[in-house]
Amino acid sequence: MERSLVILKPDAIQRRLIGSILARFEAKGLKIVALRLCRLTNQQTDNLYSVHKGKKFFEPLVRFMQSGPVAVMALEGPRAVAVTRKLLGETFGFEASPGTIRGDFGLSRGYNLVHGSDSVESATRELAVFFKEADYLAYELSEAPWAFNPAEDLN
Ligand code: DAT
Ligand code: MG
Repeated sequence: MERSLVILKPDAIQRRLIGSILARFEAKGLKIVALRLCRLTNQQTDNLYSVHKGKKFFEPLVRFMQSGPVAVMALEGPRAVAVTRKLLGETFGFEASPGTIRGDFGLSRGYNLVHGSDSVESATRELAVFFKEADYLAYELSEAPWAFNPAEDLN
C-alpha cells in the first residue's frame, strides 16, 4: 500500500490545529502508520526542500520550518500521495480551495500548515529521512471491511 510523508508545520502546532488537520486525513480513510513530534534539523530540511535550494524563499522557509515543533507522520492508503495532496489544496492559502486543509485554515503564502510529498518518488525519499521500516505499525482499522470493497482493485 502506498505511503506519503506529511508534516504538520510549526504554524499548525502553534495554532492548535493538530486535531483538526489529523481529522481530515482520518475522515478520508487514510491510515496513520507512524507519527511523532520533533524539531527539524538542517539535514532534514535540506533533504525535504532540496529542489528549492537557491530560490529566494529557501532560507526563510527553512527558518520557518525550524521555528518550532512539527508533527511528522506516514499516511497509508490507496494512492496515498495523490489523495494527500488533494486534501492539502494549492500551495498558498489564498489560492487553495475551500474544503481543503490549506483552503480552510489559512490565507498565508508560506505559513501553509502542512507538507505532503508531491510524488511517489519524493515520498520514498522523504519518508526515509524520518522513519525506518520498523517504525511503520502494521494494523487493521476495524472499519476496513466497510471502507473498502474487498473485490475492488485499489491500484
Ligand atoms: P508544496 O508545499 O505545495 O509542495 P512547494 O514544494 O512548491 O509547495 O514549496 C514548498 C514550500 O515553500 C511551500 O509549502 C511554501 C513555500 N513556498 C513555495 N513557493 C513560495 C514563494 N514563492 N514564496 C514564499 N514561500 C514559498
Ligand atoms: Mg513540495
